[in-house]
Amino acid sequence: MKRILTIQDISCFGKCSLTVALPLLSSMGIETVILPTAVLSTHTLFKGFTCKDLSDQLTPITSHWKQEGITFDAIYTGYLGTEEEIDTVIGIIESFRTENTLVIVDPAMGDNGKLYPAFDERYARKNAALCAVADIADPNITEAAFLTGLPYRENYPEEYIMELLLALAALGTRTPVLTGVSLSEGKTGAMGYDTAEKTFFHYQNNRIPVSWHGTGDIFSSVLAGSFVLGLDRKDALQLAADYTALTIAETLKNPENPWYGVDFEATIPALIRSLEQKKRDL
Ligand code: PXL
Repeated sequence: MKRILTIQDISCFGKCSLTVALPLLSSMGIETVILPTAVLSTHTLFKGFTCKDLSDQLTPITSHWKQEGITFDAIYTGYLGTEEEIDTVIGIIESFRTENTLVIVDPAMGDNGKLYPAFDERYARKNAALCAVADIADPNITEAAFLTGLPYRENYPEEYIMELLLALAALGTRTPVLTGVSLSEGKTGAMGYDTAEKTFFHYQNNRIPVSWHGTGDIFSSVLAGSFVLGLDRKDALQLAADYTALTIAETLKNPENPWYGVDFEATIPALIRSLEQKKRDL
């Protein structure tokens, strides 16, 4: 069985970061080891959230793993807390990485042209150093703009997306993947760039005109799991994008309308079925 380490916060209530990554990766049949960077009462879009930083635990925990000889097929990072924490996480990646380890970075820090409340531009620049060591980094357009210093645009031609991808590649990311990319009216999806082959690739599905918190974490978790399981990049993008779209559609049916996160729990059986189909086609 493949084993992945995922490093991100636990927002106890709110369906994001570890409370999404752990169930999704486990249900994809991947042994999932967690390294919680902080414990929050809710995610930071709630007012008055509490936060206990766990940065001082990261080195003791990972040192113990080293002593035990624990290794990982992949390391996947999500929302992190501070610039110092990013430095610690880069150190952990360097210490556990072998030539076969896949490093996936979701530089979760903003959306809709703005950084999340907890972050500033210095933090964004530090996140660029983390993306530099990634095999795959999957920012949205807002995050990519902050990472690269290019302007954020809501309406754009395909060339703008390519420019962002090339700028992400210039940071050092081997395969940058931009999420929330609309290449034609009524469509949305992701576009990536393979620096080894110097080729762009993309996947688009029908756009559901709503924006829901936590969807980035869902996309990244399924993308990370797909790559770890050895799906090719076309299948990985398709599985992650279709699962995210299906989950948004499912959430729209919920009369309780959970604004804080999507109903991914309801669509896990469909994810497993699609994954099994893709594995059969391998
Ligand atoms: O979904 C990203 C995320 C993860 N963790 C925390 C957050 C957010 C987004 O706001 O606040 C704590």
